[in-house]
Amino acid sequence: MEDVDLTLKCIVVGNGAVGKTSLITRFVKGEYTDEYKKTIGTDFLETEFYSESADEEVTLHLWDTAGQEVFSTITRSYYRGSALCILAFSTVDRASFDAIKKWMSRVEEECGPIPMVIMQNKIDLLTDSSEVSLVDGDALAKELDLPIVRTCVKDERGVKELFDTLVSTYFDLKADQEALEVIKGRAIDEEEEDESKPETAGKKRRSRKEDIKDMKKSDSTLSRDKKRTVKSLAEGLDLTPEVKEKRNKFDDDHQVIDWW
Ligand SMILES: Nc1nc2c(ncn2[C@@H]2O[C@H](COP(=O)(O)OP(=O)(O)OP(=O)(O)O)[C@@H](O)[C@H]2O)c(=O)[nH]1
Ligand SMILES: [Mg+2]
Repeated sequence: MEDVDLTLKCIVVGNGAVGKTSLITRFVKGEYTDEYKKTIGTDFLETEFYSESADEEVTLHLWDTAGQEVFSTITRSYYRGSALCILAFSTVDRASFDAIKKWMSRVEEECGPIPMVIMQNKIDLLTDSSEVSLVDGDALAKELDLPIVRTCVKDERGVKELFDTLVSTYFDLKADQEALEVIKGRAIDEEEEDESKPETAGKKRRSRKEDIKDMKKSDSTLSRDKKRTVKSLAEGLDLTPEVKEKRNKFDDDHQVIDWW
């Protein structure tokens, strides 16, 4: 575990009454109420969190936003600077499920492809005839290439797993970004070296290939968030055919987190 005080801003978005405020209150204060009081505007709570998967401790600034459409212009301006995002919908509200893509685009317009997790809340109300099934949730996760975590904020199930998934995705992504920077830097060095000392180019090329091989090895552990961001980071880089092929393979899987 790195001994640094890292603060991450996390935005929680989704339609009204899906459980965004309940999630943050439950997670930070350990409190829950059945009463619904819609959020007006935006608010934030701070908490420290240790991610077991990442073996990292971070400070989270959790930004609670209003789901009601009437507040959307105000809340959007608070997205900026977010490092993480939770896209929340309710198992008993089809419209909230259908709106996830819209929420995702809004956040991406302001923040770019930051790590995101889909939260399927109110899983305690899941029945055979629920408005949203588990299969629907899985299909959406696959389509958007994001992890999905089922939660019951009411009794806290899945809540820790949700944040653990999000934070560990962040650190995985960071490691990949650093790896890409190394490769990019070496590629530039190589070009310069090629021009000045052509006799050393072969040696440099071998070392770059080794880097790519290492990246290939870590493919199986890449999560979708990471893959999307790695893809966007790689734009503009003159990638070798091996790396291009690797990037295409990113589309083949997605991550589903279940706690039962
Ligand atoms: N059964 C059940 N009810 C839940 C759960 N989580 C939240 N609720 C209830 O759902 C209602 C809405 O919760 P909120 O957290 O206020 O919803 P919100 O997403 O913040 O809504 P807006 O502020 O309008 O955007 C409240 O009555 C909560 O008690 C859950 O896991 N199960
Ligand atoms: Mg709220």
